[in-house]
Amino acid sequence: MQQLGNRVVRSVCPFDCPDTCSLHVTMDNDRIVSIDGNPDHPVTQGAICNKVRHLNERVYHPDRLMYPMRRVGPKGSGQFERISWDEAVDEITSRFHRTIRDQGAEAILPYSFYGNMGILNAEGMDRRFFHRLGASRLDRTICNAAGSQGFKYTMGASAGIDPEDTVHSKLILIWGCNLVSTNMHQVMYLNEARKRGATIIHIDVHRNRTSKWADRFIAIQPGTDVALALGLIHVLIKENLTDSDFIGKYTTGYEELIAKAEEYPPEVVSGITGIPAEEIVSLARLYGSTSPSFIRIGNGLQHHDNGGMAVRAIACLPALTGQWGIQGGGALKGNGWYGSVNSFALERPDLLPNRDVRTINMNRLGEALVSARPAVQMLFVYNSNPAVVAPDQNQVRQGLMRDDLFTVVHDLFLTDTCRYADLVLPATSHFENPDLFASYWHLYMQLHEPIIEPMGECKSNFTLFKELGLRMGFESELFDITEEQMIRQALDYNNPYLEGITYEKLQEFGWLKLNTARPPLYPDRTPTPSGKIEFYSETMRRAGLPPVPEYIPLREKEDLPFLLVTGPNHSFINSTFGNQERLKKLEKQPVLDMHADDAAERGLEDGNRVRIWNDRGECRITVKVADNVLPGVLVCQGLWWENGSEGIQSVNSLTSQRLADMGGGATFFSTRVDIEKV
Ligand SMILES: Nc1nc2c(c(=O)[nH]1)N[C@H]1C(S)=C(S)[C@@H](COP(=O)(O)OP(=O)(O)OC[C@H]3O[C@@H](n4cnc5c(=O)[nH]c(N)nc54)[C@H](O)[C@@H]3O)O[C@H]1N2
Ligand SMILES: Nc1nc2c(c(=O)[nH]1)N[C@H]1C(S)=C(S)[C@@H](COP(=O)(O)OP(=O)(O)OC[C@H]3O[C@@H](n4cnc5c(=O)[nH]c(N)nc54)[C@H](O)[C@@H]3O)O[C@H]1N2
Ligand code: SF4
Ligand SMILES: [Mo]
Repeated sequence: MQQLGNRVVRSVCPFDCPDTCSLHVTMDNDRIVSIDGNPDHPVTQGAICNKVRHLNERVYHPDRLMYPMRRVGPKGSGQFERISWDEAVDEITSRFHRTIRDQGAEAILPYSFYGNMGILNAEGMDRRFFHRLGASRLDRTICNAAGSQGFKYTMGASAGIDPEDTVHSKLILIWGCNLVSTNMHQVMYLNEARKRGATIIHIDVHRNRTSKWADRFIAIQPGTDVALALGLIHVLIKENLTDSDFIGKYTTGYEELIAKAEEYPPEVVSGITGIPAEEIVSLARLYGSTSPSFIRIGNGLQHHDNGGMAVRAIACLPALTGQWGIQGGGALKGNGWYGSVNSFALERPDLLPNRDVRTINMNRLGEALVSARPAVQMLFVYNSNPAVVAPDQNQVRQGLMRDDLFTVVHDLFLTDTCRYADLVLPATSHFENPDLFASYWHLYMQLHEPIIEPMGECKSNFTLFKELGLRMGFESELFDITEEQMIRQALDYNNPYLEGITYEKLQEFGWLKLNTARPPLYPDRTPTPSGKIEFYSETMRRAGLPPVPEYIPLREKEDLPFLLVTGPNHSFINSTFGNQERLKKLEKQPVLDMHADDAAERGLEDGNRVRIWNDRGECRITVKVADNVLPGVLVCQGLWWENGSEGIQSVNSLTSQRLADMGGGATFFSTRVDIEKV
């Protein structure tokens, strides 16, 4: 790989993707010339996705923000003038002081997610700063909140099996997950499992890249997975395919589950899910008679009103057939729990001057900006692009347009959100600063050391919030620290999985596997309140939720005929990369997949431009008549940037701020719309 005069250095992929790859970056002097997967990393195995293979185009993109800017035109117009960092920091800190004096610190709202997954830059100095400031807290629920909570109710933690073990699985259910696009190294492990004889089944509302790669595809009506899980449980119990020793020893609430599953015979479940009854029975038989079996639970199926319960119900299945503790058996929704670092030391919630400060759910940003009291007067956005990714776009943008709202956005590019900012600040790419990376899927920690100097006047989130803290006169022992010091604080934690992971060793090796030498978590150390896998959950009952899995239909009003599912696409990561020509070309344009019967009924043909709408908004898009969705279902992939000339609007102008059943999660995919030709 090394070319003459070039050298190869190590990096980590910072994006919100489960794979958290180790990268080999080829440098020509100080310039990045190409990016490959690190062949030595046990999970990356030399392979990375096409998006990141061209990351140098993003780093050196002519549109990258290079200096701070102040708004000169109306909000939304994108007219800015260059200012110095001194001016920017002065303006921000004097606004902080004034807002705190006049309205109280609660009138300040940070808004961030994981545009950069580095621990220091996503949940380090930034969080510490806003706690010290006393700002409103943000509940970061936009991604996996409902599903994580649902998994936790059954299993006790956001922790599944080690994905490296899945090569041993014999039956794999990919449930509401578009692996081929969103978790390519899981595909690599499952290809190996398939070589060893495994069968792979994909359960989804959309016949996509993952369905084509799987051995069998099961099309399900959106938001009905709880019913399918209960139908499978029904058959497993009726046909004696359960592991009674395991159930007796490691679970609680089996009697209650039997009673509930009684209500879900295959014919009833078929009516709800659209899956033929024979297919439900045959899937249950296969699952009940194959071991080890593995369920990869995706994020898609939990972006629904009942998404938490969906994950909770599916998570009951492996216990019924005694899969936990067998290598390659069990399930995986997310593995973030294993690599937990000392977030208290990093974020210092104890610094909050007012412990009762309000918490705002990020899925309700629109409502918070338009009608929260006390009003939000200052919004500070980083690591996120809410004008595209947050639900109920029209209300979000209405809030961002408020003249009395002062908005600061820190990003690498002039995103749609930046267009509404009063101040825009230039962010470094992760290549330009140190950080610590954990994955929410594999079990390796990685240290990142900068490979290029910060470009232009860009600053990392760490540096920005450190400098703002110092300019605010905050304690120097808390803010005048280096990245290395903060990484050491993160690792100094009594999490037994971090045993043996030190700064020095990470520096030497680049990555280290979490300490998995200890006995597996499940089934002997299941961290639920009862210490057992909970088919019945007292915690849920106390939270006002059905304590045993139960199918509750979507809550979206049924007056419009179609359910619209707007998931991510193959070539972007959420809205990241939506401004990059190479990747945009691969995706061509936003399209709406529609069943041929639905199209015929409405006189629509492939390639027609249509308007899709509901009472929250509308957007214009091109129809693709396809056999990849069930009648009544529409699918559009990708979070596209606004494009004035083509009239492309964010699909999130159609989605709702309604929260899911658990965890305050988002309900992006429980959206009803109507459609007409334009
Ligand atoms: N290429 C690429 N990779 C990414 C991302 C990206 O934008 N692009 N985003 C990253 C992030 S932040 C995340 S959270 C993950 C998400 O990655 P995944 O976990 O794969 O989640 P999604 O792609 O949102 O949805 C997965 C599948 O769920 C299906 N689905 C929707 N509703 C239902 C339902 O009711 N039941 C069932 N069974 N299926 C349903 C969708 O059709 C979709 O195929 O990917 C990460 N990786
Ligand atoms: N309709 C619909 N909406 C969705 C989803 C969906 O499937 N359908 N998916 C949802 C999910 S799962 C998620 S996770 C969210 C994701 O929502 P976001 O987290 O907002 O994700 P991105 O759109 O990738 O925006 C990240 C931004 O951070 C910037 N950034 C990157 N690195 C840095 C840095 O170091 N510093 C700073 N200051 N900025 C940086 C990037 O340039 C980019 O503009 O979207 C959600 N929205
Ligand atoms: S986006 Fe995901 S698959 Fe692509 S390089 Fe980054 S971590 Fe790996
Ligand atoms: Mo996500």
